[in-house]
Amino acid sequence: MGRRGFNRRLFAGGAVVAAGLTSMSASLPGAGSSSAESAPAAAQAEARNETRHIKLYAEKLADGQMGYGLEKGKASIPGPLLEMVEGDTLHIELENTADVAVSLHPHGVDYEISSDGTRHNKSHVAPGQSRTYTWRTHAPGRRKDGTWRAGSAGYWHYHDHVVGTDHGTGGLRKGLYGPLIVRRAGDVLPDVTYTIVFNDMTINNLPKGPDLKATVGDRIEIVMITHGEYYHTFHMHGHRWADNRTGTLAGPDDPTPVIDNKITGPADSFGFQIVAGEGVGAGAWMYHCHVQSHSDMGMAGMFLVAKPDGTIPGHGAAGHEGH
Ligand SMILES: [Cu+2]
Repeated sequence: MGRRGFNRRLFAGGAVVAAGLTSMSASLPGAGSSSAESAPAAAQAEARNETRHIKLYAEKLADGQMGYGLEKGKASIPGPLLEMVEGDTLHIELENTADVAVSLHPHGVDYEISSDGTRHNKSHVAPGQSRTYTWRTHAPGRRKDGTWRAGSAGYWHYHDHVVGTDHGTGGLRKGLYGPLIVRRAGDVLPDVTYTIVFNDMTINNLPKGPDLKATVGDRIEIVMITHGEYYHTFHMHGHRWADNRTGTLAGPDDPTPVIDNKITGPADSFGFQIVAGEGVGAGAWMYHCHVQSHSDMGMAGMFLVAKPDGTIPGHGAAGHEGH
């Protein structure tokens, strides 16, 4: 499904950002090319050691919440998916269109203190102003002293660190957060990436979880982030992943536990890829926090896996816009 999947991913790009369900990348790693001539191998990220500049906006939304967006007036919760490949550098010019100071603070990547996004070192942005933050990444390797240095690859996130309090408590609560994926050369690329954020008792600041849509066989990537005051457990019905960096086993002898439920606390993040409906078929598969009172209060959504003809067994004919 490599080719097909990759093209579909490109196509999915712009469309879904506004919905706030899916964040699409500011860039797509490992563009097209090569390897899979005969066999439909999965597309992989390629090292590129690229330096890119993007513009990000921090904005107030109509309902009083706040969000980040790649275009003025298009902010979303969560913010846009930012993707890098180990070795890349990203310069992000953050323009603040809101009426309070905001900032951009990343997890996982390399940045100097001037890109910390905290008030303590004046790396925040006053209303109407802009500031450029620089994030760098590196591949794993051996230090001169012989010890091993981890690479930057991971399912990370970024968020405001100054709205409300010096810890960005108000900004996080209002929606100033988003996903950041750093891939390693050779990582398999998904068809579509969905971001799920347990933020206090909401999912993506919504009263109930958004529908995640797929067709059987799609390679779906989930970035799961938690913010706020509570611990949660993320559970998906009918699908499992490996509890490691990519969510994928390296081979038959990989001892990584395979799970379908994971505890997650404030500012934790993880991610994985699943093949929609693999071995179980189409259906309206739930995903939810497994703390019972939390799911009862709305921390649940649907992973809607359709057959190729678009139908979802037991979920109506079209299966679209189901709630
Ligand atoms: Cu919960």
